[in-house]
Amino acid sequence: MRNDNLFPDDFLWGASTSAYQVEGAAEEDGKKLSQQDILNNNPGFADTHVTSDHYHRYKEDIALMKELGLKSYRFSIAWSRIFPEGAGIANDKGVQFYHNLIDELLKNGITPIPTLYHYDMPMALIEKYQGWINRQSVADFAYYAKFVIKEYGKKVRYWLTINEQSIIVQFWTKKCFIPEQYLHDEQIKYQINHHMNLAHAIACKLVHQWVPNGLVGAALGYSAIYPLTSKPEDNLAAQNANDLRNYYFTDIYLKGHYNQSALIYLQNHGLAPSIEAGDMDLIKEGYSDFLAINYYCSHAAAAVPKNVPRRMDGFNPTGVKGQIDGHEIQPDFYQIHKNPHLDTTDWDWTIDPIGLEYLLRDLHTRYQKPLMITENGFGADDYLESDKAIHDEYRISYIEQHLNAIKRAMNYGVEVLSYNPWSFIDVLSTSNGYKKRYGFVYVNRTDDEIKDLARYKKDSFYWYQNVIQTRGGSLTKP
Ligand code: BGP
Repeated sequence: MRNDNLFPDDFLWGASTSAYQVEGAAEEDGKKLSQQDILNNNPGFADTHVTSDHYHRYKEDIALMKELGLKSYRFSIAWSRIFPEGAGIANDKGVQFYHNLIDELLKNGITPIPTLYHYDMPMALIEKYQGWINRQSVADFAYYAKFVIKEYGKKVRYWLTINEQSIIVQFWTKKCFIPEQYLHDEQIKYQINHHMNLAHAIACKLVHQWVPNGLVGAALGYSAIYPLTSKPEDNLAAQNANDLRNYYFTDIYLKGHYNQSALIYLQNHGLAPSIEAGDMDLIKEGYSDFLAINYYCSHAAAAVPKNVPRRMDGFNPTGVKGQIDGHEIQPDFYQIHKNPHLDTTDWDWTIDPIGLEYLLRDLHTRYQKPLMITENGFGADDYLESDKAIHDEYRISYIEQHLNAIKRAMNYGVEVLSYNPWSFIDVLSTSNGYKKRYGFVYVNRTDDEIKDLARYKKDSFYWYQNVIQTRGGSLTKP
């Protein structure tokens, strides 16, 4: 066992954002709306039109990244900024924006890690054929991906394909614009996922074809899943949950086939995707070079009593601990429970650094591929003091514990390339607006008031800066 406390010299210390949550300018310079400009427009919260105004302030933001010491920045490219109609003629100003962003990053010694798709399908394609539900989406994604990969491929080595297919399946009606008539047809979400698997494979092939030394993988939302008790049936339920929630995705990306138990479960329940001839060959050809993980929390699973209806994962809309509105149930397979051994954030997300260590070890054993962390972070209603300080010691503690967990996994031989916590700067939350912040940099706005959007460094900014400078040497070990 290697006991070196320091992270490797070439470790990519980063941070993360996504286009529609940080850029603003939702309808500027030729960009047209994406489905998230509609879906993420929650009453009582900010909408996507301004968010953190990164579109106009990217230079100021990259100067802050440089000051923080970032070696990588994981962001996403907005499909509807490049192709406002989803396909057809590219929007020059949108194309130029990402050139400017990438050039500015490179100038400052920061490795760009773009994601091709972060929930934001162009509305034009929803209007045309209902988006990902329709197989035509795969061809249009391929057209977009080819353009983007060829356009920026000389400057960008690491590519992420699709953000969080697992979360898209789990919260399909929030992450995809689903027409009324399909809202109760749960097979659709597995069909959408199948189309995304094809899109992912095509993007992997394009990176291998067009990017010299290019490396590509998906960014998967991933929770470690434990058995709630040591009862054998709960252990089996945890295995079922891992198969359906985790390996159903990772087996596709890294082995080129659907996880068998999960697929049989879906077939038995009338939920399996329809798969056309040639699809599985394409999926095999589009192999991933690494797997990127978005990790926030773990789950506990137990056996499910008979005749309990299916339901999706719970959600806490208020930020008052304990107000989560239930947990996922898969009839005859498993149900998720609150883990009595773990504390949670105010939004009822468990805090479990060991879960990250556990899943890194598990994924390494199963697939032996390099791993990357593309999200991990602590959402909180941060407070701006009168002297403009933000004392976010809870975030420091969370990230410190997770970095220690990553290092322990690395000491057991797991290859982790990069750590990109969510988020570099405060962004619009997918569900809780600006009431739930994650950034190292505070943005002076609220949901109701845009204010001056000034940037203030939180305590976690200075703390992370020191961690990066010392290659992890300054981390307090448990
Ligand atoms: C992930 C998404 C991000 C981000 C994060 C935090 O699932 O990829 O886009 O928002 O979760 O979630 P939330 O904003 O709901 O707190």
